[in-house]
Amino acid sequence: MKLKSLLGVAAIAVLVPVIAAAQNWRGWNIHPEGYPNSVALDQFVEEVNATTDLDLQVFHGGVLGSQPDAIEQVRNTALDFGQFNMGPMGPIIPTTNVLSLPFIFSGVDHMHKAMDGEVGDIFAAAMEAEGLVPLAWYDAGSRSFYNSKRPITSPADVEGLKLRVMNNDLFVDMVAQLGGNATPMAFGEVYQSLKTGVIDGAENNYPSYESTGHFEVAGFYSITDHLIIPECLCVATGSWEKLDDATKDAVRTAALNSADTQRKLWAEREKESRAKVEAAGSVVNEVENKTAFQERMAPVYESFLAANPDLGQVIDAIQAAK
Ligand code: BDP
Repeated sequence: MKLKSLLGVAAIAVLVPVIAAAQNWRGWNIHPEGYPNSVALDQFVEEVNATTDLDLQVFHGGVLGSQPDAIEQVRNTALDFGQFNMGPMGPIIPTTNVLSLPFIFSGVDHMHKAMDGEVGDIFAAAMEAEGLVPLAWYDAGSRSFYNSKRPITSPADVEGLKLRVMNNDLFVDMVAQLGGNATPMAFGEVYQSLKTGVIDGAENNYPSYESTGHFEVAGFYSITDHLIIPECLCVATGSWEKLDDATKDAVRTAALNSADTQRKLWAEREKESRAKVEAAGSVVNEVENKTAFQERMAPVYESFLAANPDLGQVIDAIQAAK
């Protein structure tokens, strides 16, 4: 055989497994098995595997890396899909930072109404251009502060507290305006850092405060509801574009079905988690005067708008979607 045809055989031998492997999708999830998001992802995987030629597998518990790393991996198709919070998305896709502005939504219903309508399309377009196709929006409730020192009833109680935040400068600014010191840190490192006193507290919803065991080492949970950040089930744009239209439809349907399941399970889990942490001794307090916290956020908005004047219209679109 001539060298040229030998090379041809070798090329086919290399190409065949590559083509076959393109049908196998690997997905990232930070939450443990049984968490509402994980159950919903399992359903998504099962439905896609049953209705298309794709073969999906999802890895729970953050075993494939931290969230900021995983976002990058999906963007460059090292992974094919992921279930992401929009908080750590902001440093990569600036438009999505609007969702991380404190008190941007008046409540979870406002968030869903906006994200399920035209506002959601604004974020979807920005994300798609940056390598991520959001197929459905999941619920992550609202986030509140918790710490090992004291109940927070006014911004003065935040003063001097070392608080972990997700990886985004907006959250550092948010905590600074309350007089605290924020440390961006990977989710998986928070428990140990609380335990050893590297940080005094963090902020999250009830289900994550509970599932991570943070309630064991930071027993004061104060309901500030300062962030309502949606989450997405995202597919890598590069993987998505390889699909034919019928497969795209089936994958999108499965994603929307999984979001229905997630939102139902989420509502139940919020109540269960609150009951569980309170039974374990956590002290939960309602913050009567949330306006005091909200007013402190004016400089966060001012500097955000000064740096991103174009995004004022996205903020307006969110306000209009109430
Ligand atoms: C949880 C989100 C998860 C984030 C985590 C965090 O569901 O995506 O990684 O918070 O605080 O509520 O890092």
